[in-house]
Amino acid sequence: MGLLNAKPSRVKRASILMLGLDSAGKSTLLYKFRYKDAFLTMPTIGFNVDMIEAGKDFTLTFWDVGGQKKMRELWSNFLEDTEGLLYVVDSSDKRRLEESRREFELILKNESIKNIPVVVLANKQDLPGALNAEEITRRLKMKKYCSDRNWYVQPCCAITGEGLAEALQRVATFAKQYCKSKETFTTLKEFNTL
Ligand code: G3D
Ligand code: MG
Repeated sequence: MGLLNAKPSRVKRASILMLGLDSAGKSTLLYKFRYKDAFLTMPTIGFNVDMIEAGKDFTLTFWDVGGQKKMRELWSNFLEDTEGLLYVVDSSDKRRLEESRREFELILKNESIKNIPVVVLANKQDLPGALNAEEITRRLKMKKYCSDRNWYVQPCCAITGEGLAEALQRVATFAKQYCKSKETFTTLKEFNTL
């Protein structure tokens, strides 16, 4: 009888990719995750990285990649080794929501992020006419594109910080689950090839 001693090592960190159109609020959010005050952002040329503690034994590394058209061509280079996608939309910008949906669909088609969990931040809820989480869910066709993975749409405001603690918690929970299932899968695969 075979014996499997495959206690998965404790998950320590996960890589979270932040994407979304330029001006959706990614950099403001990343800063607000760490600090209390809002800050003056500049259009992101390249990318920002920050590590945020999400609980005692879990760290999330956020990659905030610029959302301008030129940068979007490079998004696919950041998809490898990602354990979660944080997709940010400006809920008040109805004009660009369809453009954002198209980019979202393109990313999700990528093989290297098959099954990775997705949290959508329906940002700028403080602005008049901002679409709520249900409407963003519908417009982004979440149920269609994300049927094969964990997903959640969190309404938030990067300026006041509303909804951000919930968003972080959700990202951490999903990423932990994803890392564990990946480890179990790898262990089983190794075991089966013995
Ligand atoms: P990006 O990194 O996705 O490109 P930024 O976006 O973080 O640079 O934000 C773009 C603009 O949106 C910034 O304003 C920022 O202050 C604003 N913003 C971000 N989040 C919110 C929000 O929740 N509510 C409101 N009202 N504004 C927000 P400026 O004026 O500097 O362009
Ligand atoms: Mg930015």
